[in-house]
Amino acid sequence: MAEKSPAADVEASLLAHLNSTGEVPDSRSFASSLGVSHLELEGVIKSLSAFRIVESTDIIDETWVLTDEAKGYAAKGSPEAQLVSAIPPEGATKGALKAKLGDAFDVGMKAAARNKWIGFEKGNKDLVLRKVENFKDELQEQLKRLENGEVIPDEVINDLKRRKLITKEKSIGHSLKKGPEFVVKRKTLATDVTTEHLRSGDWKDLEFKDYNYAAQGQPIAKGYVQPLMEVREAIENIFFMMGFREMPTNNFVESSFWNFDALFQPQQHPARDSHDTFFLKAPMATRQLPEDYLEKVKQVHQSGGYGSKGYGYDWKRDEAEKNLLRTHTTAVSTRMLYKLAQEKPFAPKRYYSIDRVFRNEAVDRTHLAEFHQIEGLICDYGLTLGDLIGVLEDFFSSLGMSKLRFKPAYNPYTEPSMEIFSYHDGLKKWVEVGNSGMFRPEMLLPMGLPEGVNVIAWGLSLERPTMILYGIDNIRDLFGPKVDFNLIKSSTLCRLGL
Ligand code: FB9
Repeated sequence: MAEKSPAADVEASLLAHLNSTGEVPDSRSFASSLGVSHLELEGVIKSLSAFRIVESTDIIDETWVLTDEAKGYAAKGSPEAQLVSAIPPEGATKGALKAKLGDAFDVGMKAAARNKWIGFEKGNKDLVLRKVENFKDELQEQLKRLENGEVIPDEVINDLKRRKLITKEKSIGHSLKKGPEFVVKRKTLATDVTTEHLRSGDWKDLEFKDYNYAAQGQPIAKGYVQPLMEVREAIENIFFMMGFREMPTNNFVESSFWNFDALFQPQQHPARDSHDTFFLKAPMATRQLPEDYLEKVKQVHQSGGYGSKGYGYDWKRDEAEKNLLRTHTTAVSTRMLYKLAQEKPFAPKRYYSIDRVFRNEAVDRTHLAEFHQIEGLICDYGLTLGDLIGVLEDFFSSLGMSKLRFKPAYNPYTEPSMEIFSYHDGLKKWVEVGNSGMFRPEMLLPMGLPEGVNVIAWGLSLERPTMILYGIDNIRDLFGPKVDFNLIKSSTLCRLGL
């Protein structure tokens, strides 16, 4: 017969007690009567309650408990008592008493002086004299009474609280009575038919535990899709549904030419200095720029053309050759539009890109030095701003953002340009959800795109929608070395439009 576990003994004693008395007023005193820890008894109570064998009601008491310092005083006497006991009839110097009492000295001196248990000789403040033969150590007495759970007058409690000698402690007990399924001895329900049962044949009169079909299986350790990748996939599906194809973005390193110059962004534009852009030391410059196209870009910057007066500054080739970490995937759009312009006859295209871009910006709750830019563009004859607004309505409504507002904005490479705002029902406010515009002729015509072909484009980040859809407050919890994996494992994508 298997050795009875201590828990079984506790269970047996508890059920027997309930059977005879019908109730256990307070599990704490019952535990001490059994000589077991209350924690152990609580384990048994929890299991018996689960099977409704006993009914348990919590009793919450707040009791004052002594701090360690107070426990010391209860044991060795109050600091003032220790001090006076340490003073010989001829008195003692403060130094000697401090050496003897340590931290209790200061408290002791004040209290002993307050109780007029000590005094000083005229003109010799250092020699402490004992003023009382015997004295009653009230404090020690009160602390001991508290330790024995006796009730203490409030003013004493307040004084002990003031001297930070007691703290409030919550203790939870349980009053118990028989439950609807009460039994004196709980049948241990078999959970499995073992060879032992079969060999001994005692399986015939065994009672089996019900199968808990609702039991959660072991959590299977599986991979989790990074929220950014989940939202990326959802946004890619929107682009596919709208007939867009992905642009190749597999080059984080770009030349200033494709990242800025080809976008008609002047070489002295503030975004082009190292405060905003990560320039490469090695390879510092590119050698692969298309000569004839480069000449056209130089011209349009320096003296315009195509109806534009240009910027009229001295355009520098080596500035355009500087390598950098791309600051936007619009650099990829530029390459694709140039390539498209070389394909005759011209065919309209819808392109999108979602990939990392790098900006030398101050890191804060919503900004890192790199983020994922989402960009869409449509290149076709006669496209208008209305077409852009229409496409934005489609795109953002698929993202669950139906109410859009557009605010005129400025980008060096688009005219007109618009910031896009959406009213976010959850946040109850207008959120800036992106930027957009029509690429300038000074950008498109030098590429060789036919007259009348316009390009409407827009951009947003992947991080912002992901943070809002996942309720992530700090971008560092979403991306980078400090990603909170539990957040990824536990949070489900609150499906708005996605
Ligand atoms: O993503 C942004 N906001 C956003 C987007 C979606 C969203 O979804 C929620 C579920 C509801 C919530 C918010 N923004 C763009 C707006 C702001 O966050 C902005 O402060 C930060 N912007 C980034 C750049 O920061 C320096 C977001 C990033 C951005 C901005 C502009 C473009 C791309 C990304 C662009 C462009 C463009 C313009 C014209 C032609 C081609 C490209």
